[in-house]
Amino acid sequence: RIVTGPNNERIIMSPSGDITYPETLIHEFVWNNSERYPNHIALECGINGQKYTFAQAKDATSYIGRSLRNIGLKKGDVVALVAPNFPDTILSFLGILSGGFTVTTVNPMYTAEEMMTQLLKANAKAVITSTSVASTALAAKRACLSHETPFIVIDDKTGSMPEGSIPFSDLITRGKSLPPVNSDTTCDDVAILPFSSGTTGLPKGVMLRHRNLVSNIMMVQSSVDIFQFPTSTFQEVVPAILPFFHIYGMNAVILPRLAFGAKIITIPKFVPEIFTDILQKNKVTALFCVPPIVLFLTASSLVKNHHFDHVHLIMSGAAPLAKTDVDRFYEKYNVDSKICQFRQGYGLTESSPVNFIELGEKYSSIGKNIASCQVRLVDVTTQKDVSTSGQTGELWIKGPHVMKGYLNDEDATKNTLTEDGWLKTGDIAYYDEDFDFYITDRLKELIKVKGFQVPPAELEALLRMHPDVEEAAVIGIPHERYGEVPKAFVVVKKSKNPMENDIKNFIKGKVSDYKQLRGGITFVDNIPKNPSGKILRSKLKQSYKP
Ligand code: 4UU
Repeated sequence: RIVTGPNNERIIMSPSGDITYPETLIHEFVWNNSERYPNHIALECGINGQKYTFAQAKDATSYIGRSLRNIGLKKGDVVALVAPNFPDTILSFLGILSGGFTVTTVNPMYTAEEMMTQLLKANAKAVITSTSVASTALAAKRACLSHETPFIVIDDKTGSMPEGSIPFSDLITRGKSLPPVNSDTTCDDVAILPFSSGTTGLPKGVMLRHRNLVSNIMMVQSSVDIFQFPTSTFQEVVPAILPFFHIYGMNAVILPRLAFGAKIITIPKFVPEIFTDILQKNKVTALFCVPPIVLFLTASSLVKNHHFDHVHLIMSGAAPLAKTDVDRFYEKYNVDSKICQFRQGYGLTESSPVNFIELGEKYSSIGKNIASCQVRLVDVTTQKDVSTSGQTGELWIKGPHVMKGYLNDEDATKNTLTEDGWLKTGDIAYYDEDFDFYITDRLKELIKVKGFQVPPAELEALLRMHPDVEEAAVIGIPHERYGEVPKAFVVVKKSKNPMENDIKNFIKGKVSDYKQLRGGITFVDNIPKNPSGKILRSKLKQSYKP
């Protein structure tokens, strides 16, 4: 299992071995098997019932790509996709890729200011959104992009089409009579630009190539062999509650499940009654969750035993899973843990995303590295590989799924990717005697609220814009339901005396709900810093006792 590298690195190889994967573009890979079951449902809206079969979805994707070329976009242009989970959101994504463009997925819960930052950084040349969030997306577009920038709107049956927008349905109907796109895209071209703050600072575009996305799907598939292709009487049914804009919902749930023939039921927003209604009406076979949803399954009286009658997998990821929550699940429901299995995955945007999956019953572990995922654990102070089980170090990752780098940010790329291709995750871990891994801490500043990224640097920059604030530092503190929430430490200017609520309100309209300072604000005399001015977050964390 351990291989010594050229510079004496201690490389922990995957017990699942290495994989080969096809030289296929991700949008083609998704439909690779679809001719075996063209009339099965691929995508269905959990709210309004809109449906596409595999044949319809595949064709629509191609038409969308043609139409986007036809309205003047050029190969390699970036298209921003700002929409909650709907069938048309996923078709837009695949359509953008089939036209030879790059997609940047934007959180539809964002404020106009947050959207604008991403549109600018990604240099978006068109926006695809949906009626429910179109007014915010339009405000963002107007504030930073030229008047002629195409603004395409999916009719999600809530809200209206802003004037001057292109109806999404036109892309499909008009594309039919356009010539197919002959894009010379290769597997080494950048397919997507999801945003992540990485180990430090503000969100950055993560350049993921077609190769990264396809290889990661195959790495997971060859390590976890539990999904079945459709037959005339069976099809996997997967509710898509995790948002598509985030890499977990995208390349660990929706795209791989489509590629292997599952029916995806899209859910635009987590509403307990809607979620359980979908469990009630469909023979759901797999549930992909973040820990707060696992908590919901164990705690809500809306969830019934028979909802799990067909479920063979409950997957959790994006934040630490508590073993007690899994235990509570099996105590509450009369389900066999061998048939309805809990799994924990560990991933990050920068690795397309999956690196580890737990396959046994060690529910607090992230398990073993998946096929073709090489791992190192590097001592934070000595920068030497740790040599035994139980010792902690920073988790480093290598494989075909690791990003190309951060868009237009050489410094951040250099600090995250070593010259020989290792991705420094910023997570602290150890492994036990079976080489099962455990995440113990986060070296990086990132805060995870309900599995979503909250970069402290973003909140600190906003806090410093308040007229009474001299300095600010933000850390994550534990929260029962959300996992973590942001808490601020603020130094006020001389002779100023703001109230906590003044500052909270100042932040309120500027960032999305999950980034709000739910951990409160503590006024302090100074912020602990190292000699070069870097905030000593560990000191702040120690000083804060819940
Ligand atoms: C403790 O959250 C993600 C990706 C999650 C994912 C995807 C596919 C999980 C399982 C899966 O199968 O990406 P980001 O970029 O938003 O956040 C990455 C960070 C990690 O560096 C780590 O700090 O989120 C944290 N994280 C976890 N922490 C992710 N998964 C876990 C986990 N336990 N299981």
